Amino acid sequence: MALQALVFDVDGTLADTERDGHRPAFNAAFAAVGLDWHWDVDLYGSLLGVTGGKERIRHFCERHDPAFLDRPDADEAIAALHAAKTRRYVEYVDAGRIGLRPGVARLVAEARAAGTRLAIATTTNPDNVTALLEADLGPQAPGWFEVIGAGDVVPRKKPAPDIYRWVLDRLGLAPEECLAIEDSAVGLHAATAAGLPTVVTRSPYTAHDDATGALAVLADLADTTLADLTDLHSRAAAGQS
Ligand code: XBP
Ligand code: MG
Repeated sequence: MALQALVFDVDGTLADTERDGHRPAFNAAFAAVGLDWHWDVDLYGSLLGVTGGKERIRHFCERHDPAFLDRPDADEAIAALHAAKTRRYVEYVDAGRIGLRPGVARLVAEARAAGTRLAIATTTNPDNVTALLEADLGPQAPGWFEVIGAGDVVPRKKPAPDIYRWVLDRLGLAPEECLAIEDSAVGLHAATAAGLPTVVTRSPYTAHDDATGALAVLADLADTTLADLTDLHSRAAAGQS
């Protein structure tokens, strides 16, 4: 089946957002309500296996502050922390603190010029995706992505395949007609479990992730053209990769 759509992950793939974007936004939200939690670079790396900010906060509490979860309003407190974190993160993005990874803008432009459809499948909050696309690609950019699957639209986040299935359903495409671009083992698992051939572009936090099952593992997209991706996709479809 010919390649019809590129489906991009966001964090770690479109942009290197975690260490200097999400992490300080979480920490600022914690500090603003007087919590003494601080996620340093290493601790944050160990928390990234749990996708979704609310889920990550809960996971942290289970290990480091279980009493917080005994509060009768624990769910609401986590949701409020996450909302505050999202506001901070969007401020950072709007201020131009988070640029796209090499090759991403060019690849998006190539896909648009070629009529290859574009979509997003991410666990992050939709506000974060819109802010990133607008800040780094321009105010029209969210409209270039026909489907944006983000955050809580599915109950089970990556590594579950649900967000990719949600996106495929709305694109009206078979998984074999798409190519996923992911940076992490968790994302690779989600995409391949939904049947999408997947290219991995490693990011700092995912440099040592297991990439078994990826069509290709790249340092970044700087030297990768749409023609390269189309070639990888067609070789995989022909069972030659
Ligand atoms: C990465 C994630 C997200 C972000 C934080 O998503 O796991 O949870 O770390 O964003 P992906 P939120 O690689 O799928 O783009 O706090 O908005 O969840
Ligand atoms: Mg990612």
